[in-house]
Amino acid sequence: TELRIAVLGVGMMGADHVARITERTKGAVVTVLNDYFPEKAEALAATIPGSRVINDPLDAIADPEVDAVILATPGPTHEKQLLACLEHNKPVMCEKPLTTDVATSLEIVKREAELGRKLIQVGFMRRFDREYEQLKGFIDDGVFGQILVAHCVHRNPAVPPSFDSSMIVKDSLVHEVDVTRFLFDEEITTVQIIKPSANPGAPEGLQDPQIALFTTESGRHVDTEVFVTTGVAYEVRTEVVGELGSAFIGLDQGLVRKHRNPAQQASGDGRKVAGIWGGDITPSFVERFGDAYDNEIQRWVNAVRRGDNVDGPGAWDGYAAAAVCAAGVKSLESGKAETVDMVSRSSIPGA
Ligand code: ISE
Repeated sequence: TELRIAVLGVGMMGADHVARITERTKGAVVTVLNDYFPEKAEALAATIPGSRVINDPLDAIADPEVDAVILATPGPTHEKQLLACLEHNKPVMCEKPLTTDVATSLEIVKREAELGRKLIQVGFMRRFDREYEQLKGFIDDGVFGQILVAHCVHRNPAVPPSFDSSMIVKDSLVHEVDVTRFLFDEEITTVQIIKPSANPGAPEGLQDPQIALFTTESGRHVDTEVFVTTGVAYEVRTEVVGELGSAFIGLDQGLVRKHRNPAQQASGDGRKVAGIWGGDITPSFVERFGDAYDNEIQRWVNAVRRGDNVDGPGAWDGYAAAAVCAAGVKSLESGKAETVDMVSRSSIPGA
């Protein structure tokens, strides 16, 4: 039978997941929709046959016609909603962050571990991107030998006005935190944020761009330029460098076109004007990681239907990311390398 899903939060990500499940995901249907603004949920439900709106998120989780939950609600509401999923034994795909601070994230890890059964997956979608998957495969196969450093670029054309400097760490850089942990299978031990001159086009007071430096348990270094007000488009690149070679993902090498420069017409002499060569850059994460999200949700649905519930990053990964980001936020203030303060995984049986 088809997996009946409640989607909580129908903003950009939630609505995208509803469309994905309805149009592309096999073996799942959206039965319940919820949003802080009921009219938003109602408007969407009107377009999804078989779905209905439940206004209280906790009631939506508990509903008997809901087998599994997607949380695309704002971060501060996650803790309560995750606890409700654990209480009702409902598998949940939680968009990042797991919760908004380290202590509550650890609490969630412990509560799930006590159940003795994994229910929580965290939406770090880059792990489902084909290029990142391939990169991980080559690294694990030893093609580049021992990996020494990685260089990342994470650019957004713009962010909502509510974004402050610490959100650049907790909301954006968090993906490089997860990518580092995913690619190298080890924890990040220190974080330093370096602050270049701010983009004159960025809102007053926003420290953008930022350069982040991670060191890992084994001594690898990962640097990231995170720049969220470029005004250009959505760019995510990662390069890893090892003893035997290097690899690069995120070159945006889709269709490349060559065509006449409009100025050519005007000049009257085509020989003196350069032609145009190039392609498009995805406007946002929805397009850039569209295939990754499809893959992520399909694999999650399959896992839940098999009874495995999770196929990808879990609560521990959400907690580890929160701990690294907390060190990052501290470094944003101090300017120094800050140590990541986290418990060892083995101290929580079942985590
Ligand atoms: C957003 O929340 C995301 O998760 C995107 O992947 C990231 O690029 C963006 O900076 C965040 O705000």
